[in-house]
Amino acid sequence: MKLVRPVVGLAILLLAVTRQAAASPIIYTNEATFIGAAGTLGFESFEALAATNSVSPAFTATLAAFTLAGAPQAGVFDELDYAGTHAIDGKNYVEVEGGTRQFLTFTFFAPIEAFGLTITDYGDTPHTGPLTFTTNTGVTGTAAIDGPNANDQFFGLIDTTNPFSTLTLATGVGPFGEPFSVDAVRFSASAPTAVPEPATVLLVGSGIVAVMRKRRRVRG
Ligand SMILES: [Ca+2]
Ligand SMILES: [Ca+2]
Repeated sequence: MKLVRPVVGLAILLLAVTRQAAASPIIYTNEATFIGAAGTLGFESFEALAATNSVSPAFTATLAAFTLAGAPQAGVFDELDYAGTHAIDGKNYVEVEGGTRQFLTFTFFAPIEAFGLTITDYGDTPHTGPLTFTTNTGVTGTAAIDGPNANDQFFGLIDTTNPFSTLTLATGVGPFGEPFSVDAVRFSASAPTAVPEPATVLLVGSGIVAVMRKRRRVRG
């Protein structure tokens, strides 16, 4: 009987952990709220890249925590205002344009739980649809909506249940595309392995039930 109460307490605790994890993923549009919820974050502002103020059809950049690929054309700019796009932190930012639809893919070297950045100048050119995001874990949604020239929109995603390693931004379709830029990228590492995954919780829970049944049989 002495062991039953701690075991039940542990089961309730594990249930609470599972419930909390089930709340993911969460999308943020306020940077301060995102930072408050995400905990310790890394930061990338593209300041170490050489700014060319021109776009390339095969743009890729390797940063400290991720690689970045823009299509159909992208480049690093440091102009104060390039037709509405501009830096959020420091001087440099990444501009994406060209074709009728634009893509920007972040590939992290290790899975992350939190990702955030500021998107600039989205939705001021005729096109169809919001800027969407898709992760390699299958999470998808809206990253930015149409806004006036030079507008800034924060997009953040926290998914503690399924850490992700790639995230792609994709514009809607337009006759001339919709150039936009990004800067001030924030990201977290994945959770410590000590936090149980839902599958592990289930296994541990089954073990507890088995122990309790065995104890009942012994008592009976
Ligand atoms: Ca910057
Ligand atoms: Ca634009």
